[in-house]
Amino acid sequence: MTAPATDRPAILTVMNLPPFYLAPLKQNFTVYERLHQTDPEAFARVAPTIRGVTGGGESQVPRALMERLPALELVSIMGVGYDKVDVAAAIERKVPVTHTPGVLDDEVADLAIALMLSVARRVPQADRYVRDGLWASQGNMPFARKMSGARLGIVGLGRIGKAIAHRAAAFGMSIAYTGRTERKELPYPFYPSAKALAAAVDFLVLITPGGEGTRKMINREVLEALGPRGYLINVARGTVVDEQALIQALQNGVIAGAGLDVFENEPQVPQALRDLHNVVLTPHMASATHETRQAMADLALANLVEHFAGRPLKTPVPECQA
Ligand code: NAP
Ligand code: 8YV
Repeated sequence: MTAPATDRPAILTVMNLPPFYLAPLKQNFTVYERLHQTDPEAFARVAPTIRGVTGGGESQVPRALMERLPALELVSIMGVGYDKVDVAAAIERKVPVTHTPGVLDDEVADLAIALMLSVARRVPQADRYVRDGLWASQGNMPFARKMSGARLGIVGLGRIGKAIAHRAAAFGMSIAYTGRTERKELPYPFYPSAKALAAAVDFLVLITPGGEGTRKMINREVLEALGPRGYLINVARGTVVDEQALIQALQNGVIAGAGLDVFENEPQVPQALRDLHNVVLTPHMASATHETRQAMADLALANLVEHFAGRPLKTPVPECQA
């Protein structure tokens, strides 16, 4: 049975939620949709009653917002990455943070492979070639680059990284990885740094968390190591790459190309990057299918429902696990 509206815990949303998340959220809670952004005066009035915050992997939940919410009990993120949540501030206030690991691995891995194929085989350019009538007027397109059988390096062999490796194996690719720790149980060679890995592969795929630990980990030196026949694929976070160094590397043939789903200052993408012909760009959409976003919404909602029913959280972030 649904509780009367007045008895329902108050939740603040910090992003535009899809209808299939917002509707059940409103059935269970009193929902203030981005009120802190849309109506600061109304927000000031209800802030002391807000007990939960929910948003996506790109949503900001800074210390300053938490300080406005004295009754806050839970931050539920509809996304696996939570680098824009100030987890340290949440822990200080004994507020757990939850996310949605696992349910999006296939989807993000699929897009990583799609970007690799797109940039190597120049699929967007080929599409334009046909649409613009160039096939008929100029003949066949120049040859592209083979992906099957090439060497893949994965920076961050976690849940999604392993799903990428699994798919790449079906393309006959050799697989190597780097991370903070070597995983002896895995059958792939470990390299101690992104630079060492880059020097050994044709495709370097980034799938680490964002945040301070990985900021600008992929810099000019790593790109030089990847070399003029190497491709960079970023489905992690824009902050992992030094974007200016990447633009220069792409402009000057230091690397062959890049497939990018994430950027330093989303949704702004530098004009210099958009002007390049050796890149394939997608708008942070690796998990954005009906099926997967539904699964993510269900899990984000379940964490809120379980918490307010006094039951254990389904998927707290590692820092908040007992
Ligand atoms: P995960 O299972 O926690 O894996 C993360 C991997 O990154 C681990 O192998 C970890 O290994 C490694 N790592 C962490 N910190 C590192 C560091 N400082 N240097 C090097 N490696 C590091 O997470 P996941 O579920 O696979 O998700 C990974 C990330 O993908 C998310 O955090 C998010 O940023 C991104 N993502 C993007 C999209 C999108 O739409 N483009 C969608 C979903 C996820 P060690 O601990 O051994 O270092
Ligand atoms: C989404 C993501 O863009 O899960 C993540 O870390 O970056 C993506 O799946 C986001 O979480 C949607 O809200």
